[in-house]
Amino acid sequence: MGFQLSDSFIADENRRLLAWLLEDYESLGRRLARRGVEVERLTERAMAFRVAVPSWGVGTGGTRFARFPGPGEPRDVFEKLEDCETILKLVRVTPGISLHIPWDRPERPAELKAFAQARGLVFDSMNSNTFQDQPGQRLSYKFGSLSHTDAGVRRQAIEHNLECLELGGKLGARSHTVWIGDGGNFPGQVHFRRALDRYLDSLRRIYAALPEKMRLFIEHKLYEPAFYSTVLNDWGTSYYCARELGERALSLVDLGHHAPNVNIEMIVARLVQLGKLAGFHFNDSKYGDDDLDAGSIRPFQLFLIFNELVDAEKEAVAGFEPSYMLDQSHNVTDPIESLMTSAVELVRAYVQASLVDRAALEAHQERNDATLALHTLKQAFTTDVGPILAMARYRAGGAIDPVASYRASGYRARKAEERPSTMGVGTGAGIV
Ligand code: LRH
Ligand code: MN
Repeated sequence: MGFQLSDSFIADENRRLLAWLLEDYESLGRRLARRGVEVERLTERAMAFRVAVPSWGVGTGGTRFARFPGPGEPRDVFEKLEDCETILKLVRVTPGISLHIPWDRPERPAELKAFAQARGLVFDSMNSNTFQDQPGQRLSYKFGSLSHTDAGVRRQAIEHNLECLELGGKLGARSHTVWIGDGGNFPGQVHFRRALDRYLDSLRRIYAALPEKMRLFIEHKLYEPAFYSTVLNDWGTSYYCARELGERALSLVDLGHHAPNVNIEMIVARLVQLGKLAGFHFNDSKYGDDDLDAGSIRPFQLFLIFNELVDAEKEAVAGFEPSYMLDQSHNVTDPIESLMTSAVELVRAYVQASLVDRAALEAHQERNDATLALHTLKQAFTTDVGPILAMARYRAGGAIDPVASYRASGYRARKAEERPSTMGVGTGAGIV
């Protein structure tokens, strides 16, 4: 059993900051009360928020150029869960873990499930991988997987997804996410209509085997690894496939999978209205699928996305049950710090969106008062809800200042001792 943060350590850490937190919280409460907002209601919402952590995000990420592993890298799925437990202890909103197969394939699923449960962790979404060839794999995915022209390759990819479903069933996972990199690099390489037909036919066979408690998430992406055409390239194609498959098939929105300047909050509103929003892979980006920390580049966009989500929640839109997950690559930061900070930024956007005066907004919209409509959103977005976020963590037994407490714990240095590095410097192994 490796080194782990204790609740008493976190309590000691919080003692230093509590008086200031209470002061800030009380003054924020007074200011919100002037706006007819009950601060306690927002703190309860912050405590109830949940976002899943990607198992592949606790190791250092890389690019096609290089990967610079940090000290104490997790070497297997059990050490990844240890790091996920640390994140949960400090921010308290991340009990769910998304797994990626085969990267996280356990020899004994029951042992992995027990290991997770002992640490307050549950499995959220399973993720299949038919975008890499595994050692000993019979047929290559070089020219695609679920949409490949060769029925044998499609069958191999389908069987891999069926294996993920079976494992997900054993681990109690809530959903299965299918992202494929299938596409072409040159005009003429792929027949657009036939490729989509083959893809949908393969998905039908996967959907037919979906354990009853699970949902199937279809993840679209504009480009990469294919650089001319991608089979499952946008939300419209994803929606078409989800509708064709059935009610437990839904469309997942990865924030980094769109062309520059696309209005993602509007895509979210569309999928909500069509009853097909699966949920999200939250991250942020400046250019392409950069997989940067959520809220680090475009926090206003993140707020506008949560504005659509809270609006749908308030209206109890039919079938609205989005699954929130992070999907990031941490190339230059400590992954644990990035994942904690990203989880905090999601709760911030959710609480700010919960602050929007929706009655006033609707009145401004009905009267086409663009100025006051934007003001109503900006008033919420520019409200510093930091004391609410910290109070929610504190009341849930977490850290008032997660990154400061994590650093004070010396966790990374302890893991560097426990986990001697297996990697050479800058090897570029793996995609994340
Ligand atoms: C593809 C993607 C997908 C994954 C992978 C790790 O870009 O977003 O969700 O499976 O990243
Ligand atoms: Mn993703």
